[in-house]
This record gives sequence, structure tokens and C-alpha cells, in this order.
Amino acid sequence: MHSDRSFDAIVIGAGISGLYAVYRLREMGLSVQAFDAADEVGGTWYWNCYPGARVDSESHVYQYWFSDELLNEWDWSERFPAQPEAEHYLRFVADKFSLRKHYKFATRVAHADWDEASGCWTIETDAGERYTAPYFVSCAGMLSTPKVPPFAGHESYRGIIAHTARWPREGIDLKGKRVGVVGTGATGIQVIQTIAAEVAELKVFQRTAQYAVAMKNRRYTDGAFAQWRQHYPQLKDKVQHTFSGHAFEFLTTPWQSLTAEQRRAELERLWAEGSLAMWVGGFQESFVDADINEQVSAFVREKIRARITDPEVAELLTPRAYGFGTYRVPLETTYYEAFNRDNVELTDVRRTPIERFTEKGLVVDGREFELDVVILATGFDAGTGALTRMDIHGRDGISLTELWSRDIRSTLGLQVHGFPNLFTVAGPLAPSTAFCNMTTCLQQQVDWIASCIAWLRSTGKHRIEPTAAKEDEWVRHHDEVANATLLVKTESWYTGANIEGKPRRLLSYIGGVGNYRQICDEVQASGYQGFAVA
Ligand code: NA7
Repeated sequence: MHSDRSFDAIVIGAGISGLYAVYRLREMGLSVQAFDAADEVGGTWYWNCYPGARVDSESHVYQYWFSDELLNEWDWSERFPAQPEAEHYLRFVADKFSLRKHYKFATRVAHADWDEASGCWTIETDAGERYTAPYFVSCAGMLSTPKVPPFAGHESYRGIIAHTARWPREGIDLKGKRVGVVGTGATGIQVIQTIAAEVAELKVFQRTAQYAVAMKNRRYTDGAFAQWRQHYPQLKDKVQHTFSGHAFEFLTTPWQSLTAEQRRAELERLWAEGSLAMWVGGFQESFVDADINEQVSAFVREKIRARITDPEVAELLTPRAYGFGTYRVPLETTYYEAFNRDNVELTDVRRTPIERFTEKGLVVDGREFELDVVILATGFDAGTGALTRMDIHGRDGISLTELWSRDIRSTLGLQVHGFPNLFTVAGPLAPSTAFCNMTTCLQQQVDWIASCIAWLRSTGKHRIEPTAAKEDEWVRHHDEVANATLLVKTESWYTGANIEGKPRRLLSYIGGVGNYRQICDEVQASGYQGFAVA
């Protein structure tokens, strides 16, 4: 029995994983209360409604697989769908499965406390309301807490400042405006290529150049998407076993066994795919061997340079500080051509950082750029940001925020020692933080959690938590795999380097989605060995 504010499970988030978690737990017969800070479902696709936002996964694998009816009813209109369509998909799912009624929207979790005596979590919202449940499932997102650099004088600026992940729902009219974009990661690239032709002036402030791969998007007209339907059974199975949760795998022919011409031919073939296959479907050795990585990097640099007319601009846009694929590879369509336009200017803010905002714009190297709008595409406090802002206290009052400010640890990215019955979808140290087609990994993690809760309930148990030894084992394994790669050498959000003072560790497990699934399944098959169950 439960009173009005007492439930079997509390779920945070109304994005891909949150909606699915609510669905799964409800179908198991649990009473579920869910929350989202937004006033609608959509998660990432709700918040990131900036111009040009687009899915970088191919739509035929960017799907929920749990309902044949849903699979039969939904057709994507493009190979790489734009944000409005991704958001529409999630609304469609929420309506179809009547998920909205479980949510309180426009509500943030202010505190969450575990009570050992009752074996329950108490969640307090920002409105001061309290809810209790034995199971607390966070689907709050791994890229949901925007990073806003503390630029001096920003309060004196009279124009509009907007972070891409907090883009106003009503939009911003950029036509004919003088616009600045700070940041050239995957997001900045999408914004820049989209608005370049529409604005009067575009000033791009770049600190680090990217290895962006040319996306080959296409529209599915006249029901062409439906061709994928006959492949769904194979796709559904395949994505669960590949390295990255996409429908392609790394090449099986070793780099060393090929001649220079054969390597080039393979790289050209991958390039022609126009997808993330160039990154996580290419030569696996380029993640671990600096020499091979440099050769692949040189290939991509050559492709980039060929598209830019001004040699100085080309040099600035050519990445050199790190190797291809050691940081999220963005896809682009007309990004490099944007810099051939007369109204677009690139400024290097690595050599001379942004000094400050003024009333009219911002200052770099003593020059004032007058701007009507400044777009911050400056990224996120990834992996941990959403969880550390919820003020979560586990057994003996231990604070997750405090724990992760010293050392970012978890078991399989799914649970944390000291926090019974807390489940973290897309938590740090799982592949879902970066190396995964998100729909694949999020469904796998939600399925694991749902099975775990079902098992507890069917065996008359009430709580589960990884032991310290189990957590050590996972962190050790995670580090061993990570440290064998070149990724740990690159400064980016992947390693926490983009947030001052954040402990360094590769946030995402890089042992492969298929391997990870197997490890997770083995834990369940073993009756949760290494977990304290009571
Ligand atoms: P990213 O990839 O973290 O990119 C943020 C960008 O903002 C990057 O170019 C940063 O340069 C730049 N940045 C951050 N702070 C500053 C300051 N203070 N001055 C100048 N430039 C700055 O975030 P995205 O949103 O593009 O992408 C995140 C993920 O979302 C992406 O990987 C996809 O998975 C979807 P830096 O590289 O730090 O030199």
C-alpha cells in the first residue's frame, strides 16, 4: 500500500531512457512517479532546440525496439533526423504508451536521501514536495548540464546570450544580425553551418579545431524508410553486440596487413559512407597506436583542407593538438564552406582567450567584436553533472557530489557503492557516456535495471548495492581498458578536462557495447555476485 506520495519507483528524466524506464517499470506493475525539469518530454531533444541540431546516429538504429507496433507505425524522414523530428518521436512514444501521466514536469530534484531504516529514498523537489520510493532511477542524462564559462563582464552585455542547450523554445531571430559563436564542438559545428547564410555577420571563436567528418544525409521520400522494416530483427540483434551500438563493426583486416594503397582505399570507402562508421567502424588500431592514428588523422586533415579557400583559415581549422577519434567526432555538411563566405570570420581564442564581455559584444586580443547575439556552444559538465546537482545522500549520509568531487567511481555505470537502490542510466564508466548509439545503450541499461528490480521483488529482497570490492574491480578494469588507448591523452569532456577541478578519468567505458552487455548479463546470471543484497 502506498500513500499519495509514496511509490515503488521514482524516475528522473523524460528523455529516451526516462520514458523507457517509466514504461518498463509500470508494465512490471510498479507505481512510478517521474520528474523532469522541462515542461514536456524530449530530454536532450527538448533542450537542444538550437538551429541545426541533428542526430548523428543513423535513424534506422535510433529506435526503441521494445514494441513492434511502434516500429511499424514510425517512419523517419531522413538518414540523420533533425531535432524537431527526434523530439516529435519522443512525444509520439509518450502519447502512444500514455507515459505523460506519470510525470511531474517543470520540477527539479533538490535533494535525495536514502533512509536505511525504511529502505526508501526520499526525494524533495524544488517546490518543497517530498516523495518516497525504494527504487530511485536516474535517467537525467549524461550531457544535460550546460557548461557556461565565467566570462568577465557578461552581465554588462546588452545583447542576447544563449547557451545551445538552453535555447529558447520560441527561438531567436538571427536574420540579418551580428552573431558570435563560442565553441566549435559537435554543437557549434551544427549551429555555424546552419546560420552562416542567414546572419549579417558571423564571428566564430575557436579554441580547438575538430576532425569533422562529412555527413551524407538523405531524405527518405515516398515511404523509402519502410525498406528498413524487413531488417529490424537483424538490426535489433546486431546493435546489441557491436563495439558502439551502431549496425557496423570495426574493420577486421589489420592495418599492418594492408599496403598504403589498400589503406587509402579503405579510408576513402569509410569517408564515402558519410557517417560515424569513419570513427567507430574503421581501423580499431587507430585508438591505440599513435602512428596509425596519425596516418588516419592526416587523411582527415587533407579532406578538411581541400574545402577551405583561405590558407590561413584552413590552417586554423586543421586539428593538430590531438588525434582523430580521441574525442567525439562530429558530422557536418557545409561547416567548412561556411568559412569561405565573406560574412564569416574565424578567430583563434586558444592563442588569445576571450578577455571579457562589454556592453556591445566581446573582446579578444584588445579588439572589440560588436555582436547582437552571442551563442555559447561551450558544452556540458558531462557524465556526472546532472547527478552531482541533485544533492544525493546515500548510506550514512554519504554525499555523491562530495564523493565524485574527489574520484569518479561507479559499478558498471549503473550503481555506486554506498547508494543502495540508486540506479544511474548513462552514469559514468559505462559505454553510454560517449561511445554508443544512445538508444542502444540506454535501452540495455534500463532493461538491466528493470530485471534487477524484478529479481529483487521475486526473491523477497529489498535492496541492492555493489560492494566496495566489486566497485574497485570495475574501476580497475575500466581504467585498464581506457589507459591502453590514446583517448586519455586528449583534453576534452571525455576525460572531464573541460570542467575546472573535475577529477580526471575517461567518463565512458571503452571496452565495447557488446562486451559491456555480456558483463552486465553475467552479473545477473550469477545472482548479482559482488553486490550486497538484503
Ligand atoms: P564540446 O564538445 O565540449 O565543445 C565545447 C566547445 O566549446 C569546444 O570547442 C570548447 O573548446 C569550447 N569552449 C569551452 N569553453 C570555452 C571558453 N571558455 N572559451 C572558448 N571556447 C570554449 O560540447 P558540444 O556541445 O559541442 O558537444 C557535446 C556533445 O553533445 C557531443 O560530443 C555530442 O555527443 C553531443 P575546447 O575544445 O575546450 O578547447
